[in-house]
Formats: sequence, C-alpha cells, structure tokens
Amino acid sequence: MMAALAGIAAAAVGVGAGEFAAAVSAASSSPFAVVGGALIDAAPTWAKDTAIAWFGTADKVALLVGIGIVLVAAAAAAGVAEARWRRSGVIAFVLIGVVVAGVAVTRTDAGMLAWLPAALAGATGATALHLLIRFVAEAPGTDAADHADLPTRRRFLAWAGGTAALGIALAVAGTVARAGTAVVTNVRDALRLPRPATPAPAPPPGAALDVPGLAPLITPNRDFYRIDTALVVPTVDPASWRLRIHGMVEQEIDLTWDELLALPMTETTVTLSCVSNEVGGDLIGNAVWLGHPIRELLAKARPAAGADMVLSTSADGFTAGTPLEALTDDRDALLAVGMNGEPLPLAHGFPVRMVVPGLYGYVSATKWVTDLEVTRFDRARAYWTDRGWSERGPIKLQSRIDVPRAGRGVDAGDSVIAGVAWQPHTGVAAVEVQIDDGDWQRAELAPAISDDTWVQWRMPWSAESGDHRIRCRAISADGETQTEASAPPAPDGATGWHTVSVRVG
Ligand SMILES: Nc1nc2c(c(=O)[nH]1)N[C@H]1C(S)=C(S)[C@@H](COP(=O)(O)O)O[C@H]1N2
Ligand SMILES: [Mo]
Repeated sequence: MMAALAGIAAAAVGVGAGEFAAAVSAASSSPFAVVGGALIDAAPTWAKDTAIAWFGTADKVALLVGIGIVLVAAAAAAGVAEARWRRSGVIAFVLIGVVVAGVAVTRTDAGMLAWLPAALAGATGATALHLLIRFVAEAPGTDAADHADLPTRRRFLAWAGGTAALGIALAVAGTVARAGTAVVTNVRDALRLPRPATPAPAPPPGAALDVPGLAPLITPNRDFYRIDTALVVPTVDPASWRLRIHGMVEQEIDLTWDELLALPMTETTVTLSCVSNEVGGDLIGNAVWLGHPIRELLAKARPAAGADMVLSTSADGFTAGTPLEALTDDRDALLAVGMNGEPLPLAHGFPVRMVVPGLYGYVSATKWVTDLEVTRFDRARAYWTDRGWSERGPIKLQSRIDVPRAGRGVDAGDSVIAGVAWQPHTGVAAVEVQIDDGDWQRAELAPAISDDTWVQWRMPWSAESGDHRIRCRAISADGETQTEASAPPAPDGATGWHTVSVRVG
C-alpha cells in the first residue's frame, strides 16, 4: 500500500512539474495534451465515434480523465515494483518520460523545446519515487512497507502527501498562467494598432545583402532574442494598463492605453542589444518599433532641474535606470506598442515597453512598463545596477561574422565573408576584415537604414585550402575603431574582435 502511494505521489509531482514547465516555457507541450493529442490522432474512427456517442462534447475531458486513471494505475504499479525490485519503478518513470518526450517532438505544432516538459516530468517523478521508496523497502522481496513502525509510516505519509501537494500546486500554477496567457493573447489578436504619423523610412535599396546565412536586416519577431527575469511571462491586459510619470516633475501624468493610442505614433527601426551579448553572440536584433516618443510625454511632465535619470518599472517589478538626456534629446526613444507591424508579442513586453536607441536593454528597454519616475542616479538604483552592472549602458561598437560559420567547412574557390556591425545612435562608417595575418581589408558596407540600426557587410574571398582565421572590426561614424582588447560582458558590455576559424577543403 505504501509503495503504491509512493508511486502515485511521485507521479503527481512529475506531472505537476511537467505541466508547469509546459505553461511557462515557450514549449507549451503539456505532457497530458501531447498524449491526448497523439491518442486522438491514432484512434480508429470507430473509437472516436464511440467516444463521442458516450461522452458527447465532453469527449476530450473524458480522454484526459482516462489518461489520468491509467497514469495513476501505472504509477501505483511502478511504486510496488520499485519496492520489490530496486530501480524497476524508477526506470519505468524515466521510460514514460522519454516516450512522451519522443511523442511530443513529433507533434505537428512541436517547438524546439517540445521534449522538455515530458522529460522533466519523467526525471522529477523518477527522483521522487527513488526518494520516497526509501521509507518503504527495507527488506527486498517482502512488502515490509506495511509493517513499518508507526513513526516511519507517519514520516512517509507526510513526505508522500507533501510531494503530491507540490505536484498539484505546480499543475494549478501552470493552469493559471496558461489561462492568463490565453486571455491576453485573445485581446492582442483582436487589436488594431494606429497608423504612424511618422512612418519608418523604407530601408534604402541594397540595405539587405543577399548572402545565405547572414542575419536578416530586420529580425522577425519569432527569432528576436528574449531576455528578462520573468519566470512566467507577465500578462498585462491593455484595459487595465496605466502608466504613471512622477517624481521630480512639475506635472504628474497618468496615462491609459486608449489615451496612449490616441497620441501621434512614430515608427522607427532600432537595433536592440543585450549587455550580456558575447563577442559574436546573438543577443541582438533589429526591429521596426511603433510608439509614442517618450520625450513628448516628459516635455508635458516638465522634469525638475537636477533630475538626471528616469527609473522605469515593469508590471513584474523589474527596474531600469535610463539617463534623462537619452529620453529627452532628439533620438526616438519610444514608449513602444508595436514590433514589426504587430502589437508587441507577450514575451517582448505587451502591451507597452520602452525602446531607446543606443542603450543596452538592461538600462532602457523595460518591457510591460507601468511606471516612470524622474529621479537622480545618486538617489535611485535599478535591478541590474544593484547586482554589480554598470549604471550607464551605452551599446559598444561591435561587429560579427555570420558567414562562414565557425567550425563549418568551406569549399575552396570563390566564397564570401559577411556579417553585421553596429553602434546604435552613432552609426558604422566601415568594416574591415583580416584573413590569417594578412592586411586589414575594407569590406563592402551596405547602406544603413539609419544610425540607430545595424548594418550588413560582405567581402568576396578566394578561399584557399587549409585552416584559416577570419577576424573583423568596425569603425564608427565617430571615427572610433573597434577595440581588440577583449572584455567580458560584465559590467558594461563585451569587447574584442570576433574571430572565426574555418577549414577550407
Ligand atoms: N520587465 C523587464 N523588462 C526588461 C528586462 C527584464 O528582465 N524585465 N530585461 C531587459 C534586458 S536585460 C534586455 S536585453 C531587453 C531584451 O528585450 P527583448 O527580450 O524584447 O529582446 O529587455 C529589457 N527589459
Ligand atoms: Mo540584457
């Protein structure tokens, strides 16, 4: 009996972990839904017809309940087996996890991490069973479990009950997160954003180079890197969204979603980078943002003399400290509502975020923003500055080689080297490339959309057989040459030359 309970409690925590992981990760492959979906697809027509005849529109619920009953029975059996033959139950849990993970990746809507929730569920369940069974099986071959002394039984029940309760709590938390996401996703899907009073200029002809493997000039939303501290993506309903501008201002401002959308909208293309982006890394993207310039709102609020920072706060408590100047000068720092022609995706700050050309995200790009406090750097601290990162975060001059990829073979003969270079709000004047110890050569630089965006570059290369080292460096519109000195991301952004080693054969 105790062994069976151990199995069921372990299954509960495993399922809870899996459902929670599915709800909060982009994977969203709930192990239950995966098994249910696969069964529906595999079931012969007569079975489907019978199910519908028996259960009507509740057929799917009936299916999930059925899967639950089978799972409880299997888990109880695995517990009993584990008590008899050590590892057998644990292995059964792992196998179930592996099989469901395998099914998950073959589903048509499978994302890259589709296997994760089921794998986590199996691993968690197996671990829990391994730990719980220790109370039970002192004497292999006998069900010593039920003869355990009272204190042992009590402790077992407490642990098994706690484990099962944890599983239920995780599953409930996952369901709540999913429901919130579903509601806000529907609101987002129904939204029509206003047309910009100032549309983004079209990219100049030739701005997008035709080189396979080169990062696209505009990063599609689904490929745009995501960095934030939110375990569960905040779900903010525009109907209840409000922005407060306060602190060292003459006029406090309180803005609703409808009021924001009624203001003139600007559209602008801006490259956003994470301070944690390593040299050659991909925590960077370029998008067309739609929003209202923050400088207009601050002009209405009238910051007091002596203020030099705006502390922005998100719905989930994240904060960033942005130099007041970057929000009041002529650059297009936006309170953004749109990204590449759509409302902001939930993970990128729906309904409203900040985008400030020239500054790393951690000091400027607050997603799900709800509060702007005008203050001073010597009075307020922000999330990452409290954790040792620099107070100021201008994006450093950088360049990256996208083609050829490191470690990939290249065919000898006519080839091409290509990449991107950026220093938003300054602009890039040139990119140079060095092959092995040769001279630095100027690459062809495509025209930039603006100084706020990255720029693509390429250079023809007659690749000779052998191993080669390719490096690149950018020269900014200010005449600065990208430094060779290599620095890690902390505390204010990585530097160094991106270097790629390739074998030509
Ligand atoms: N609310 C909130 N906003 C945030 C963050 C965060 O953790 N929470 N991270 C910032 C960081 S470090 C970066 S690099 C950018 C990334 O924006 P993205 O996920 O849309 O690419 O968001 C910024 N805005
Ligand atoms: Mo970041």
